[in-house]
Amino acid sequence: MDRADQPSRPASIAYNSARSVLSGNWVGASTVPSRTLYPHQWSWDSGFIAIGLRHLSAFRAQLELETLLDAQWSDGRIPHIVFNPDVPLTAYFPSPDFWRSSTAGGAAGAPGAVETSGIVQPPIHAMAAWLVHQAAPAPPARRGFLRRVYPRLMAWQRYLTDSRDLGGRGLASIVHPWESGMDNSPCWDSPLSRVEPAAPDSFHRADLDHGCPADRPTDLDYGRYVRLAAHYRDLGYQDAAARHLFAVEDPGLNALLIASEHALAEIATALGEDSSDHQVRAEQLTTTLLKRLWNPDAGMFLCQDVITGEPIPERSAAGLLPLILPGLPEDIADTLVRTASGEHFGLGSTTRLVPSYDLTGCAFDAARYWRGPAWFNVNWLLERGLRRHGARRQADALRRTMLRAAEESHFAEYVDPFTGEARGSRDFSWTAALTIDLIAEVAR
Ligand code: 9WN
Repeated sequence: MDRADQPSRPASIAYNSARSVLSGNWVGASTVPSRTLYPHQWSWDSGFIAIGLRHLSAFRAQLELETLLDAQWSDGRIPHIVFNPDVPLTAYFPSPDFWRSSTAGGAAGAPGAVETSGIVQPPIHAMAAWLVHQAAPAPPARRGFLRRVYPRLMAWQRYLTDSRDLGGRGLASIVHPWESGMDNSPCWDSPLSRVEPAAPDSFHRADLDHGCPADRPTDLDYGRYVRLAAHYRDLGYQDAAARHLFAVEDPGLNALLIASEHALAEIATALGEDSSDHQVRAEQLTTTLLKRLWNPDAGMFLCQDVITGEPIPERSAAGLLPLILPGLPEDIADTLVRTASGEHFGLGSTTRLVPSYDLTGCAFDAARYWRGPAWFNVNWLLERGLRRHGARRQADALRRTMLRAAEESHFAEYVDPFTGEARGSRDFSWTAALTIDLIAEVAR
């Protein structure tokens, strides 16, 4: 680590333990989410990891993002996994020989030098790049980072706004549950039910070699994930040509798209360039998000199934994430804060951290992947959203419970929202990174 570019570091046991987790998961030019379960580089993980790393080393934070961007496809997409060629194929499924990006993705612009997946994850990256830049103390540590990443981040955002506007409604669609980052959310149950699962004997689930089956997606869901990914691959990962079996407008992904468009405006200004296009796009996207996905009866944003043209009547934490947006009307922000604190998510009353899914929903399960447990990245975003919209008391309380749960759970991948009990893998990178960020931000 480059000591010269380190900002001052608050000393605490949690901070130092979190830093050790990130050092242990660092593989030379990027960080694995988990040494056991996820031994490659993941897209939105790296965004959250860079946000924490910026407090340890500007250089490492920049490298984390730039390593990911080196795997960007020429159509602008940032793949959700960048594979480490030194890791055995059996360590994670779907492996590079399943995705075959450099051959099957050739026409869509996949790189030849590195193997990647062909789907994407939520666009936290421009927001992360802006935060990383702001933390670099002086021009030598900034190393021309913004100038290098700006065109790539812009191409990424345009991929989503243009190639992924599958509904023609001005919002980006996901074509696979994994693209939401909230893989097993009950929001996907209805659109997934139309997908014929891949035969169980056609793949081996490496995740069950490390994870507890009760915490992970079922075999049936996994078969459907595999079918969807193979279908997209066999269409050359080309969105214009593809007949998607699954297409959903997700408020979480679109909220991060808008937040990153705001960040691009900041980046353009810092580079002395015109930021008006980014500002206009951010405003237009916010208006469209409100028009298309806001549901006044639910008091939150809902997903939209683009294939049936119907909203998906499930409340997931993704529908609260637009709270991070600066341009949100205050009555909408107030409603979101009330919904987060009410019976469906229990913030400040029945739950310690905001659950990934509706506490009263039929599919709620406090242990299983994205069907109830609380994730630290989601809660970190909500903490910022609460703070942005003046709910300081709730934001402070959430920050305290997050820090406690992160430390007590040994930086778990996710936790039981009521008890904070650890679930999934331990020593999880974004949990450690966001712990560092929360501590460092208080110390400023
Ligand atoms: C599939 C790496 C990723 C996260 C996702 C999380 C999980 C992968 C999996 O792990 O997804 O991409 O195998 O379950 O759902 O949000 O980015 O940490």
